[in-house]
This record gives sequence, structure tokens and C-alpha cells, in this order.
Amino acid sequence: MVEGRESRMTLDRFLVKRQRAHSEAGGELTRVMGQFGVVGKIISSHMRRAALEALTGLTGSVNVQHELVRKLDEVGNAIFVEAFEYVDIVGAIVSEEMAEPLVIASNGTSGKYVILVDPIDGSSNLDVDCVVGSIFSIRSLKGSVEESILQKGESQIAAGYLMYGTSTLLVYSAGDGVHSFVLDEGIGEFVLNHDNVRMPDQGNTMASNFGNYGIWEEPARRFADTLRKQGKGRYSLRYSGALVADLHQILHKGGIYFYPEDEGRPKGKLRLLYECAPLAMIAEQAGGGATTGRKKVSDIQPESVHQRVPFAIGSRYEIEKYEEAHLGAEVNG
Ligand code: AFP
Repeated sequence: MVEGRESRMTLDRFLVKRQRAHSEAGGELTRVMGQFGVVGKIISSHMRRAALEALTGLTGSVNVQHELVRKLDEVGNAIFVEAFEYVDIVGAIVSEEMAEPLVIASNGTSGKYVILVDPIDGSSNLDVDCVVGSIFSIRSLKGSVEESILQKGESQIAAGYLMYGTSTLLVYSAGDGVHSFVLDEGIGEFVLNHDNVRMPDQGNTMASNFGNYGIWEEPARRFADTLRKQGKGRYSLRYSGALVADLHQILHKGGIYFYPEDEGRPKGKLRLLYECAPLAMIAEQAGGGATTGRKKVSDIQPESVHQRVPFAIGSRYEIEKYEEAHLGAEVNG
């Protein structure tokens, strides 16, 4: 170590240090997590240049979610596929932008993992240069690819997100706490900025699309009313259009994000496997929680790759209140 200079804990160094702490670890997870760092750097550089290189706007095609595909959705998806298709321990890739899982034939059965990604979360923010993110989940490849994909969230090996905002962040958990890294563009490395992040037990922010209030299921309306009334100004509304950005705020300040079922979407909007379950792991590892209102998200047995669920995530106090509202109990402040 250079005399007198604080040694930087880069992502690679942090991963190797964690690996050495587990004698049984063979280094595979270190390699896969390292690739998410590579993806973060590449997507971040595209984001910084998107408005300059006409990378904003639509492609003209529609994805499996029946959503209009933006150029950066496609670029983001291609960057994830490119980063993992040559990694021999990854057997398949699931993405919000791909109707079917991409089975990496060359890795066939030697693959140890399946990765699931939302390449660009909050893509409707792209055209106005606001914060977006990427969400990822790593699961073990056990049995068929489909069986490996449709595992409960509690069996995730690791999960996390990248956030492309004022700085680029990578936040992940491998079941041993939540760790946050910031991209130092000067050296081109992710450097540890928060270790073992803890979410406050109660917060002061609420994140939800209140524009849908009138069509929300009744328990969600009741929850929001009670929190606002009894909070007496305690809660500020912070809704960015990108779940990753809203959760990142809640991770540090506490509070709740919720996207309930509504008249038009009886199953909610958000996707279980590559949006809700990965972020649920982060919240739980940081001392918070994630629920549909009636069930812990990490306990849900998935039925299909692009399945949607009603979703609430955040601090212990607000999640308890959200579940109380769904169990028909009076929500007491
Ligand atoms: P996109 O990635 O399709 O923009 O959706 C973003 C998202 O899944 C989540 O990140 C946002 O919180 C939520 O949907 C925004 O949905 P509304 O536009 O309906 O509020």
C-alpha cells in the first residue's frame, strides 16, 4: 500500500476478500459479480453520452410486456447478453426485453448460474435524462433451466442494482449484508462507499404513483390515507419513475415504495423475477422488507418468467402497516 494514501476497496478486491472468507468458495460468484461491474461501466458510459449520440427515443418495436422499446433498452439488453454469454459458468439469461430465456448452449450443463435482469429500469425517464437503473439476480442452475428460473426469491444466490444518476452506483447482496460501490470514473473502478448498509426501521418518504389512487385496491388507499393522516406531514412524496432510484432513497432514509394492484392491473405492474425478488433480497438484507400486502415477496413460488405481482418495499414499520391494511386490520399509527 502506498504510504499515507487510504487504500481503495475496489469491487474486485472486495469480492476476492469475501471469497477468501468462505473456504468452500470456488471463485465463480466473484467472476459473475465482477461482470456486473463491467456492465455497469459500459452502460454508464452510454448513459453519459445518450443525449449527445441520439441514443434516446424509441426503436419502433414492442417488447413482450407490450411496451414500446427505447433504443437504450435494446442497447442495455445487448450489453448484458454480451457480458455474460461468454462466461462459461452462466447457463441462461432472462431479461425484461427478451420473451424467452436465452439458453447459452455453449455452456450447456456446465453452467452454474442463471442470471435475470431488468436491463434499464425506469426507461420512460431516458428521454428526459432522469435517473434510471438496472436490476439483477443470480440463481443456481439446478435441474432444468426453467426449474432454475422459477425458484422462490429466498433461494437467490445474490442480487442487486446499478443506478445511473449523479454518480453511478452498484449495490448488491450475496446474503451477507448489503454493500454499495460508486464508480470512480477517474480510475474506471467501482470503489466501496457503504458497507453493510442498514435501512432505518421507519422512514419519512412515500413513493407511489398517486395518479392511480382512484383505481387502487381499497387496502392500498386505506394505507396511504392513514399514513398521510397520522403521519401529520412526516411523510414526503418522492416518486421518480424509476423503482431503483426510489428504493435507493428508502435504503438510506427509510420509508416505503408501493405499486399495488388496481382496476386495470389486478396483478400489479412490476415483474416478480427481475424487479421485485432481487430488490426484496436487498431490502431484507438491510433490515427492511418486501410484500404483496398479503405475502412476503421472497416466499412467492413463481409460475412464469414475466409474472407480475403487487409490490411494496421498504422499512419494517411501513411494511407492517401495509400488510395490516391488507389483512383488513385498522392501521394504527
Ligand atoms: P419502465 O422501466 O417501463 O419505465 O417502468 C418502470 C417501473 O417498472 C418502475 O421502475 C417504476 O417505479 C414504475 O414502473 C413506473 O410506473 P408508472 O409510470 O406506471 O408510475
